[in-house]
Amino acid sequence: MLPSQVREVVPSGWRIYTVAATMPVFDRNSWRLLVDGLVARPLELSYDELRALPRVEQTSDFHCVTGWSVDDVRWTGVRFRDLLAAARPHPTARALTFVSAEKPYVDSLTLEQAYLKDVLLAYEMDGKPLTRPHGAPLRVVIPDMYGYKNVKWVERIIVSDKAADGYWEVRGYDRNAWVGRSNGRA
Ligand SMILES: Nc1nc2c(c(=O)[nH]1)N[C@H]1C(S)=C(S)[C@@H](COP(=O)(O)O)O[C@H]1N2
Ligand SMILES: [Mo]
Repeated sequence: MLPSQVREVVPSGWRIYTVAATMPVFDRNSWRLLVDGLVARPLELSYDELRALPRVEQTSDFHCVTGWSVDDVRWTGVRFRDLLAAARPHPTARALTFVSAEKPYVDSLTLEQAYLKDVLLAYEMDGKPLTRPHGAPLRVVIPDMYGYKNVKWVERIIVSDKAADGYWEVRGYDRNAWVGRSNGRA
């Protein structure tokens, strides 16, 4: 928390975070989203097929565990229920692992978390397609958890029986990264 006088002079806004030397390049024609693992029917969706799924819009705040936030971000994308309907997860499915095209970034959510009402896979931010630094063409949005759960450049979703530790979690951060209720820096 910053005193309000300080807040006014500290510029707000996004910090662009990466773990690899270069950001993935999105090619609309060759890009595919793979959905596999514990599903009856694995999916390989083109960008256009993804965009044809039921579209939702929401405005939510974004919080990085290091202390910066961006208020009122407008996201457009698809809910996990709508994405997974065609793949038909097995009854034993409990979690989703998000694999980024930016290696080796990964993270996971339980299905219960992924089905929370304000969680989505976003392809637009503030009314425009996601830019490359923000994870084009697809990122996870879970406003009630810290930014590190919001995987950018998602290219594969693995349905599994349990959540696994992600990139920051093997480095000591909480897997359940609830804003205000998790450990932040280990
Ligand atoms: N692939 C990938 N996704 C990522 C990260 C990253 O380094 N690589 N950083 C995470 C963290 S810690 C935050 S706070 C947000 C930052 O989002 P931004 O880079 O769009 O500002 O992305 C999250 N998703
Ligand atoms: Mo972050």
